[in-house]
Amino acid sequence: MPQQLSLWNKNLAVGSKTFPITISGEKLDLPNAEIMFYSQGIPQSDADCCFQQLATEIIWRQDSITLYQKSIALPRLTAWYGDPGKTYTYSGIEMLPTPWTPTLLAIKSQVEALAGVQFNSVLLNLYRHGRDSVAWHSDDEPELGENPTIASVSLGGTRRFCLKHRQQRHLRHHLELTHGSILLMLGCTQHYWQHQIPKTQKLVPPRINLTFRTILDFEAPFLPRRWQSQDNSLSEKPRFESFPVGSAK
Ligand SMILES: O=C(O)CCC(=O)C(=O)O
Repeated sequence: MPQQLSLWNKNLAVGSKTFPITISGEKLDLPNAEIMFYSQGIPQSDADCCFQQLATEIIWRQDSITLYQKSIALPRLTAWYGDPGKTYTYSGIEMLPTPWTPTLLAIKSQVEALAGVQFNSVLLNLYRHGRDSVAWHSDDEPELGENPTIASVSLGGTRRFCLKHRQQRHLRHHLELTHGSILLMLGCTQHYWQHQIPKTQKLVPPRINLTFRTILDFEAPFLPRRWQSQDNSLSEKPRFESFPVGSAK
């Protein structure tokens, strides 16, 4: 059974308004994972306000990856905001940070209070419709450090979040990420679990997801061992190992 956590009260400031937040969360009962889920992390009307603000102020980009010498557009739009110099690279895509907006800073301060860590960057995904998705991956880029804390905020249409254990393939779980929900992934979770947002044939409203992260200043010799091969060169990150080529949008 999920573990019920204590209530948490704060004020969320968006623009000139502040909103009270009350959060009740649960810890997912999964081995080798520390995942907290707050289904009503941000109250409905506040989440509506955040969605509207972000939908108008975020500068979205359409990135592509190269697979089998073909350029394939990612099936979603993305954006990277953060402190100066906090660059993020995944699947060969380098993202330079756009400066924080007041809305992003307001949400950041709330998730920091919830997670108990300071974040210096956020990856945003815009799922325009049910054909947008993110493939199986772990958030385990070297610049996130060994045991990253990731705080994921969902706004807009509900989408299914699937988890699978990297070694024990029969271990799977899913939950519905609803408007205003917050998911925290902590500790060793990224070592053992992959996650995805699959495509759906249902008619779903657009969804904005924000994953707050802490980019470390690191030197290559100190990268986690799993990112180094025997000759000490970097191994390719397996983020798109199961990327469905035919269905990429
Ligand atoms: O949209 C989501 O909830 C997940 C996003 C995600 O996994 C990522 O950006 O790494």
